[in-house]
Amino acid sequence: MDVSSGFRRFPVWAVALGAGLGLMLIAVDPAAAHGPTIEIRHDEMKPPLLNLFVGTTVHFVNTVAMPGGHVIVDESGTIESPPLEKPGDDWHHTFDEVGTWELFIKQHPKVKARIVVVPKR
Ligand SMILES: [Cu+2]
Repeated sequence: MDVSSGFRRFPVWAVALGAGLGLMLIAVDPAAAHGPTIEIRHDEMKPPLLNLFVGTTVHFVNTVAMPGGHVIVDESGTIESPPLEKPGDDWHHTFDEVGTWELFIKQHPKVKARIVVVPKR
C-alpha cells in the first residue's frame, strides 16, 4: 500500500478482492468511507492543514465544552457549521470544488485551518 499518495487511495477494493464476501461487507461499512477529521479546541484546529482530492468529506469534531458552541466558518463566507457545543459534537462538509479554503472558528478567529482541494487524478 502506498501511504504517501493521499486520502483517497483506500485499499478497500484490494481487501475485498483478497478476502471474499465477509470482508466485502466491511468494505461497504460507512466507517470505511469516513474521510479525514479535524479536531476542534478553543486554541487549535488539528491538523491545521489538509490537502484533499475534490469530493472529500471532512469531519469536524468538537473536543471541548464551549458555551454557545464553536462555529466553523471560512473567509469567503461560503462555509458555516452549526454550533458545536459539547465534546463529541460533530459536523461534516464535502469539498466539491478545487481551491483553497481558509477556515477559522468564529468564536476564536485566530484559530485557523487551511483546506487545499486538488483535482482527482
Ligand atoms: Cu472555545
